[in-house]
Amino acid sequence: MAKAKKYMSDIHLEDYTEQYEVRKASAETLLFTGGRKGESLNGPWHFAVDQYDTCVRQLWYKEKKYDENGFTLPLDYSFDEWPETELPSCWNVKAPEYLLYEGSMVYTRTFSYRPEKEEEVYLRIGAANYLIRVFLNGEYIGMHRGGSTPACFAVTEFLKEENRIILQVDSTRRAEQVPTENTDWFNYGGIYREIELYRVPRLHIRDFRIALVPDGTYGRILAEVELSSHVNHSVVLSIPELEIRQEIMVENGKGTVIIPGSPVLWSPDRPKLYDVSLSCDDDTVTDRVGFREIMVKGRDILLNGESVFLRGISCHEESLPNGKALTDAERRENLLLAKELGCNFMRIAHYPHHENMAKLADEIGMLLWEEIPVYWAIRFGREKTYEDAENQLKELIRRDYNRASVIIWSVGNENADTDERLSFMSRLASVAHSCDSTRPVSAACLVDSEENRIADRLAEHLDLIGINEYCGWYTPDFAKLPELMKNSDPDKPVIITEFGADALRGYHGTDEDKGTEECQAAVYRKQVEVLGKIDYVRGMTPWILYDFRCPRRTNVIQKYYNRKGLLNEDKTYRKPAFYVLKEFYDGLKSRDGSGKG
Ligand code: GCB
Repeated sequence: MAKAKKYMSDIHLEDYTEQYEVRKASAETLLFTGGRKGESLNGPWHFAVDQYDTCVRQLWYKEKKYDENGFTLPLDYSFDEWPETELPSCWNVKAPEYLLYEGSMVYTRTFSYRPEKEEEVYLRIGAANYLIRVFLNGEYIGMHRGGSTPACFAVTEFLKEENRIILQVDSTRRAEQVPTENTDWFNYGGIYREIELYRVPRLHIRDFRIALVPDGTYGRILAEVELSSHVNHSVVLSIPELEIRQEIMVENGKGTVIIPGSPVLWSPDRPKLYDVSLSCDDDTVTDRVGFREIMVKGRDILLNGESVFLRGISCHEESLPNGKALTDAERRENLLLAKELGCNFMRIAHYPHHENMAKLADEIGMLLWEEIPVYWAIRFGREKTYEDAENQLKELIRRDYNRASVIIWSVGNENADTDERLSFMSRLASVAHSCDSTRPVSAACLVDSEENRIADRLAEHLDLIGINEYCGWYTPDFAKLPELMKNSDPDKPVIITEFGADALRGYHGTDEDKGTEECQAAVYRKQVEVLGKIDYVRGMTPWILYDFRCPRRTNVIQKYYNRKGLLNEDKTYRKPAFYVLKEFYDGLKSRDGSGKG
């Protein structure tokens, strides 16, 4: 076939995405930003719906206005005349016509930059769902996959005094992504977390981790540092309140130190935080850090050496007005609702939530389960899908390692127990263990429904077992729950990561009438009655704090919402099941040894 002539070649090039499969932002390119002052690029951006991906097919970023002979070319965009929208945001909640749009959206704006001395500049995007491509001043800068973790791009050499930035974000659901096409939540599109520039000295701190050594002594602090280049250098760690000022020798860009230090231990009841800083010449990062020890021993979970029952609730990252772009006030509200419910623990499902959630949980005193979206039927046999999942896991751990509130990394949810899945998820579990030796690793597993017992082969690779069971709902025969508990004999603690029932606010009937407030409350009563007596059940996170948007749910009471919330979708109404769970948790709190922390 004759080669397509150069002009209009873009409309004949179907593998147009290939050219962007380079310069990928990943866990390795993340910059530690604690205490750094970012320059915000949030605010009004011009935007266009780009349903056919024309921006990246036609290379709009090159802004080619003239042909080789100097004649003016027709253009299919007009960046500065496009309408404006505020970023960060989810476009779905910005106008009714965008509610169900999934695909590509292009955002652009201009900004000024004045260099200050010798510096490196990074562009950090808190999260964009699912794929983002970055263009600056006519150049392709890089891309990132994964809809809920941050991406950092080195932009120093591309910056000018006046800059044009173009961000193309693509929310298309694809079978090979993580998550895959089918989920039980709404697929919000957009750049929905902060967009910032960070200036740092040439030699700077890339990563900084600090934690209590989990050896039962509560007297040793582990600090790890990674610099931007493979140099030998000394850096200084300081924790003034503990009178710690310690030099760390960095060799070939990396340094580790274990130092004596006996901090007041962090717990939900006493969320003590310390100001911590690390300096490398004129680069300094800071953090507010709690020190605590989380451990699994036999079938028990120990927080600072004491047995703790995880009185939890699951929660999505969603708000009616803002989609996934929650405000800090909304995050705080969710944490306080969980407190009101008697919780010391939240499962923030099914993907990494905003980093401020864990920061607020550190302050307020709430333990967290954090998860990556290895959800349902991932393409477990595809290596590139694995790489994507692994990168999301590493990005999450890197981002939230210093958060005392985060006590468990979850590598996924409700995946069928096949050989391919076992190999995929056990690899993830071992990566989580090797990235972080201070926290247990788990996953929300399914019950073996034929034998009605806990028998997921992945459990062997986990420190504690999450179990989703819907006795009284998807498994209508409630007698299956006591039977499941009796049939199982796990050698590690179990958290019931899900149970629940739909209830529409104001819809009433008998305990047997599905969808009523009475039925939901009855399921909760029966569940806590059984689970409260099982010694190896060391926590629970029923499904879910409040109703959430869900395209799969179309019946007359659901109306495109999952109604398993203990509150309705605008969080103004507590359903009766809220009080059933609260009574159970309040009772546990007062029981010695089971509710501490
Ligand atoms: C589950 C899933 C969760 C769903 C829930 C439900 O097991 O993990 O994402 O929303 O059940 O309501 O069916």
